[in-house]
Amino acid sequence: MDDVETTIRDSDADALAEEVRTGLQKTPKALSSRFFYDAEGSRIFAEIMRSPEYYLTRSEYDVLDTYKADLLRLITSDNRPFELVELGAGDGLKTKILLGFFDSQRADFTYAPVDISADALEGLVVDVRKQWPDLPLNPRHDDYFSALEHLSSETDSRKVVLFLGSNIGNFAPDEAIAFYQQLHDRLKPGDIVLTGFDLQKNPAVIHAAYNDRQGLTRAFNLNLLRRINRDLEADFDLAAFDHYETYSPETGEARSYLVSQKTQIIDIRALGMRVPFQEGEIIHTEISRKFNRSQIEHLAQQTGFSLTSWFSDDKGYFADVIFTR
Ligand code: AVI
Repeated sequence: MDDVETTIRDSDADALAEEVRTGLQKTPKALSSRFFYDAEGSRIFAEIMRSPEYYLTRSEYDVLDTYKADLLRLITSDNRPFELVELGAGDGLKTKILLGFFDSQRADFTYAPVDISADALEGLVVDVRKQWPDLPLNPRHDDYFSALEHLSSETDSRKVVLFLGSNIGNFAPDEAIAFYQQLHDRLKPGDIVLTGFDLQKNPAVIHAAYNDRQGLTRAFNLNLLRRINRDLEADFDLAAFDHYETYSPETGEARSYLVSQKTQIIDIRALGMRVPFQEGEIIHTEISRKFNRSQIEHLAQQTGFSLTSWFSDDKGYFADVIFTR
């Protein structure tokens, strides 16, 4: 396990180096939000999920809590044991509702959480073992795409893939399609994907969720520069960058940026690179897409799935949707 961990951390470091090398030479400059989740980033994200403005987690929690029995009925409709594969499990706060309920109903299943943050995954495994010592666990420290490669090689049980939290919103539209096509290829007929989609709503509500008053999203975004300083020996001065968020109700995209507060040159020693910034110049760091029902139906249709169930909260803020292979 230690060797595997080291290999993953090395390939993470290589991927970050490549992202910074290419992303900071683009116009406009861009870095992927995939690199937000070091230990500190995961810790800040956990705080964001508890903040008053970040309605996504509470809304999805409500949906799963309200419909957990319906979900179990659907999942076990073929009387087979199932493998609950969770992509991007994080701290598993919402999944624990399902785990607790499924366990109380003596459902026959294995929980297989996958996360790119080793720290988040370790925390989750310790927690789940403590709360449900008899629950079969099969954790994987990996990114989503490589985790999918392993899906088909495993057991014969029904696969139930959880992709919660509107993580799908962090993909560009073409990546989202490629992702579900890949899922479709890896899964067998009757397997299920349960995806959490943040829905389009009053733009002010969405904008506030990414521009919280405590400054958590700001710290989350700036932490990417701290990580680059540490991992790639760079000298970003965090005080010389600001967080800026936009939400366009026309495209349904919330976008995060880091904005240089002055003209400056950043030295990235591990890459032998010096990167100039103009005052006001941006680095685009994240897309968080919001969906409407027809876009979700279209996604299922385009990638060969059938949309078989739709569960949403009272306010209509968030939907957990079942695609069946
Ligand atoms: C993980 N992901 C769904 C979050 C989102 O809402 O896009 C990450 C996040 N970024 C800023 N706040 C939360």
